[in-house]
Amino acid sequence: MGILNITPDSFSDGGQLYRDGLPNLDNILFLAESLIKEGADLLDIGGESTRPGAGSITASEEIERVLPVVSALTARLNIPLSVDTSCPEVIEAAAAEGAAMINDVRALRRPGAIEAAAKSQLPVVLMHMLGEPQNMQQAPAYNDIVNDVLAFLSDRIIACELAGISRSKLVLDPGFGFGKTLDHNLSLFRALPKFVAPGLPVMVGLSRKRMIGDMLNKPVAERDTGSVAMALLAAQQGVSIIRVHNVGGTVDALKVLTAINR
Ligand code: 8Y4
Repeated sequence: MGILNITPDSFSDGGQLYRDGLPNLDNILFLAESLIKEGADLLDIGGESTRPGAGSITASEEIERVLPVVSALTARLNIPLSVDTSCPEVIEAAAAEGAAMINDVRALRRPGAIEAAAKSQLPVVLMHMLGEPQNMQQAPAYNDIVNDVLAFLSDRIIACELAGISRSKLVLDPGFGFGKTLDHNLSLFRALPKFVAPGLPVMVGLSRKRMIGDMLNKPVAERDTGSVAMALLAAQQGVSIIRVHNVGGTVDALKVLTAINR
């Protein structure tokens, strides 16, 4: 999964995809095409910044950012689009524009989100986050990180089934970096087989995150090799979807793994 960040404050793309407070569709289309050429199977489009400390935006701001992009890309590209949102209005509008998947860092806990997702009939990524982006990195604490995250996800699976979303539509994500210390993240990474075992597809996002910066003592611009290493290790443990900035490098690493496993 290639990342297409359309937040105006995204530090990964330096604001290149934004002009005068609105997404620049030509630049976004160009970047999306380059991610496809590099081998992306899926693109994740997000309009709400979930960086630690980031504030939230209104539904109409998010719709204004995301919908024109979903609409332009579905019209011009042949790749499934995942929309990174927690907002029921965005879920509904994205489904109507042809989005292929909902990626929710709040696992459909916002009021109305689970009903909107059920109505859309789209597959959904359920991600674990402790707290909210504003406060999630303020001394996150768990009883038992692995069991707590597994229990949260199984509760969300049950809530989805009760709301009419079949298990076959669900993807699980432990939510690396979302209310977690480096130790928490490493414990979760080592436990990836436990997340894979129940049989639902597992997704991870590790690309350029602080846990890699902490391990390498490197700034965000120098984390791609570490990100590829973690992507490869995640794939080897059975993870199905890997959300990355550096699609080309990750695809090369995964091709090597595929050849070895053949
Ligand atoms: C540098 C680069 C520093 C990126 C921080 C970040 C995930 C996700 C994000 C994830 C799923 C991010 C939307 C955070 N991470 N969705 N979204 N799983 N499902 N931070 O891990 O990339 S955004």
